[in-house]
Order: sequence, then C-alpha cells, then structure tokens
Amino acid sequence: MVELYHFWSSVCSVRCRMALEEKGVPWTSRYVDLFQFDQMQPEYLAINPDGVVPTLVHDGQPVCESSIINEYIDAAFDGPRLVPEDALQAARMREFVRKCEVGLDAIAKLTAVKYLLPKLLNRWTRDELLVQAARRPTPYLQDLHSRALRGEIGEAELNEARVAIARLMEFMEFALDPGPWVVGEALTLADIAIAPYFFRLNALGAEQFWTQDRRPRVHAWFQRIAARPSFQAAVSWPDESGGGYAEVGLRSADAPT
Ligand SMILES: N[C@@H](CCC(=O)N[C@@H](CS)C(=O)NCC(=O)O)C(=O)O
Repeated sequence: MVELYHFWSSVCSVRCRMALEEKGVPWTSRYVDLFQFDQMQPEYLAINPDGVVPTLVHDGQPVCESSIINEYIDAAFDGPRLVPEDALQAARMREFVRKCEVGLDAIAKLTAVKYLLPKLLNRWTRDELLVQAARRPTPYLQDLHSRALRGEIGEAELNEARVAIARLMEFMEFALDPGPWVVGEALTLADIAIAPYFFRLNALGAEQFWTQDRRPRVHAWFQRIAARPSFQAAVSWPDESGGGYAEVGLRSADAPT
C-alpha cells in the first residue's frame, strides 16, 4: 500500500507524483490542505515533524523529503530506472538534484509573496495568519511566512531569488549539452527534480528564464517534459478546496507554454 500525503500545487509534491507516474506505481492520495493548515495537525506531524508535504507512506513506513522519497520510489518499485546505473551518471544526477534543493528557497520566496499569501488572505485575516506562521515547526518556515505577511520580502530580495533561479537555469543549460535530458540519454530524477519549478514559474508568468533566445536547450527540454504524460498528470492534481492559481490572477496549471 502506497500513500502520498501531498498538496495540489506544492512543487515538492509534484516531484513525487511525477516519479510515481513514471514508475507506474499505484498510490492512494492523502490530501494535506496547506490553506487549512492540515500540515500542522498532530497526526500529520507524527509522520512529518517539519510539517511539510510530501510524505510517502509505504506499508505503514513514512519517508520524508521529496528527493529522498524519489530515490526510494526508484529503488523500491519495478519500472523504468530513474537513477542511472553508471556511478558517474548517478553522481551527476545527484549533483543536479542537490542544486534544485538549494534553489527551493528562491522558488519559495516568489511563491509566498505572489501566490500563497494572496490565497491565504482570501481565507484568513493577517492576524490569524501571523499566529499560524509562528506555529510552523521549523524556524525557516516561521521566518518565511511571518516576513511575507509583514511585507518584509521586498523587491530586492525577490530579485535575489530571481538571480538564484537564473543561475540554476544556466547550470541546466550547461548540463543539457548534449541532452536530451539533464544527465544524457534517459530521463532521471534530475529532470523530475526541476520539472515542478517550471510548473510554478509558468503560473507566475516567469518564462523569461527559458526563452528560445536565452536558453535554447532549456527551452527545448521544457517542450519535451511538458509533453510527458507523467508531467501532465503530476501538475493536474486539482486544488481540492477550489480556486486554483486563477483565484489570484495566476495562469492555470493546465496551460504550460
Ligand atoms: N525539503 C522538503 C521541502 C518540503 C516543503 O517545503 N514543502 C512545502 C510545499 S512545496 C510545504 O509543505 N510547506 C508547508 C508550509 O508552508 O507550511 C522536501 O523536499 O520535501
């Protein structure tokens, strides 16, 4: 029995939904609504003490951290290999996944200000949200949410986040030579690690990072990954409490460009 605790738009959840699709693993959805703070319910904290999604539970055993979950999915189930057999290729894959993990902070800042906060403010007052921000289990999330709420993540910091994303994209452009995938001939967890960032940046209208002119290999890669059934399935999970990206004026998930 495979259960995934996840949230529709969470980039880390998209990462694991995509790996499960690529491997063809049947799974049961356990939806954790971040807009209702389900991630801080005691039953959820018992399996994920950081109060973040996703968590995979396989035969009753929880596994946390999206990149580790994806390595687990690859190792535990049949289906196409998502970690290269060759040691050097596997190292290249993990280097790239690590860069994606570090890059999450930049994505999270843009997300908090441009998407999460507007959606949360449609449901809760600022004071209620400040209380919830302080309840977050990790100092990192407490700081991110409370600073976003107080309007302290300004344009200068968002620009630093955009610079970090541009560096990641530059590294990807370099890694995609010769391609067609990040580590070469076959799709691996490296492609799956970064694919959800395109889903989010696309919603934010930030496709300047992968224009044909600026980063032609990344541009072509995005066309390839967007056509993949696993990507389409992973980004199409509905916003179970409604509104989607469109509620706050962002582009809907089903229209990748
Ligand atoms: N390093 C973790 C990060 C997980 C994470 O930050 N998840 C976000 C959504 S993408 C979350 O659950 N945030 C909860 C919150 O903001 O309270 C992983 O890769 O699984």
